Amino acid sequence: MRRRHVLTLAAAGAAATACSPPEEPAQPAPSGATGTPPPKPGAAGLVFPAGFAWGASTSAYQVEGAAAEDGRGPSVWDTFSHQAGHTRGGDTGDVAADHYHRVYEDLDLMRDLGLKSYRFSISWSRVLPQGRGALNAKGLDFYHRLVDGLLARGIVPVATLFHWDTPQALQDKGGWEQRDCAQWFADYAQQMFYSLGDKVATWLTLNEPKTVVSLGYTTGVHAPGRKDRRAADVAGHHLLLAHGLAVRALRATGRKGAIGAALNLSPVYPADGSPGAARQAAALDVEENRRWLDPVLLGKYPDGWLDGQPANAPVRAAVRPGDEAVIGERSDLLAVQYYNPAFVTAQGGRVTKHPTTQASWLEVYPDGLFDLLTRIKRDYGDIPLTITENGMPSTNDVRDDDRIAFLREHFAAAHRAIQAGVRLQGFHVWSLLDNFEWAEGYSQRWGLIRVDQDTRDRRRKASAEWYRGVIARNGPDA
Ligand code: GCO
Repeated sequence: MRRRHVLTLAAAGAAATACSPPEEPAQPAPSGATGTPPPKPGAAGLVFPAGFAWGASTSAYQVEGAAAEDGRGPSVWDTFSHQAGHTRGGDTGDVAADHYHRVYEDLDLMRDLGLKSYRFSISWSRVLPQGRGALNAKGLDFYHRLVDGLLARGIVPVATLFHWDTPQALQDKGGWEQRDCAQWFADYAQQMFYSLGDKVATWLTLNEPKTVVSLGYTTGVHAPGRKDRRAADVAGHHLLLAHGLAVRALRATGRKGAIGAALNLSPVYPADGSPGAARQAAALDVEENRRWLDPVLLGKYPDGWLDGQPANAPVRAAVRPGDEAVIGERSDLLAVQYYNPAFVTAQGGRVTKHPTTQASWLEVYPDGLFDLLTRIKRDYGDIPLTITENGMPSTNDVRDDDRIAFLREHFAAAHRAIQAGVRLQGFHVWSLLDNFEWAEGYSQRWGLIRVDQDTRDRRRKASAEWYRGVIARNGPDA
């Protein structure tokens, strides 16, 4: 099963009984990862700017588990993963990495890695079981424990508000196909700004709306499992509208936090030197990148994108006067997620030119990250950037030298981009922990830290040990 397709091609084609952990005792002042002094910065390698935010990422449904505990309501992913045939082996996120119960253990692992930043997501239906209305205090407490634990360890929390887990109660009212969903999201976002905004300084609105549109609504391999391209485009617009309304909601609170979207972007290249391939690449670039970047950063869909839709396409009516200005409400940062490039032929087909990984869609091309970051600066200006996802699955268990090589190359590409003037402020590896990889279930291991699938015991992989050194030196070895 291919989890992630380039959009155009895709279109063609039990309640646990454990209690919440108690409050954590006071932490000692954050210290070096190992107790041994870190090597001199840049001893024999690349040096990143002082204060560079070395981090790791996770998302709620993929790691938390405790799916029916402490009043959490179901999300579309609970529903979807429990339906036959949707995930490999029928896997679900019921227990996932059991992060909900092991949060302090995981916080200590983060501290031992020396992480400067941790990007996680809030489960909307854990804090608002019905998606709207009164907050579920027990659910919210979990995020207080997490955020307090991060701050006590000197790790900056970066909170994502939506990582694909739409509350089922809102899905039952039409979910993202319904314009109201954008406002429901903004209301939830504002509740989080008021609840956690004195501790969380960086907020990400949406994670990868493009993937929701392509896999959740076009091919149906992700929740909510819709296969309707027209509905997908409408949902895509409402997601972007939700982003803009949430940015406004933060401003309305008067809180200082920085906010932006997390977009997965793919540099698109013609597969050969033909004019046809160049034309196809420009067209695919609109779908892959500009359709998301332009409204968020320029307040306008790309020229011709909306007009180019069929006359009776519902998305034409969905985009109302003023929406683009809302979507383009000034962001403070852009979170970039980079996995793969796209090489496209004159016929519009896609070819693979570089090695792939266990995830067959992940074509390994670190130069693509350099091209992407410098292009954002060139076309969209100097907005601060942080990478919130990059990584690979490895079948090598804890001896994951392939992941080390992958990350080293991508860190080097990021470093080159910084030297070329890109305002890149952080790099969060996907992922901190082995976790629930959506339709692939637990068959792919993306973590720096191994999670035993039976006991959920944690064990640092070679990549984690290596990353600890990278962070201590503020850059990878050469
Ligand atoms: C995504 C998601 C993550 C994935 C990761 C690996 O980018 O699809 O944000 O949840 O698990 O990308 O596929």
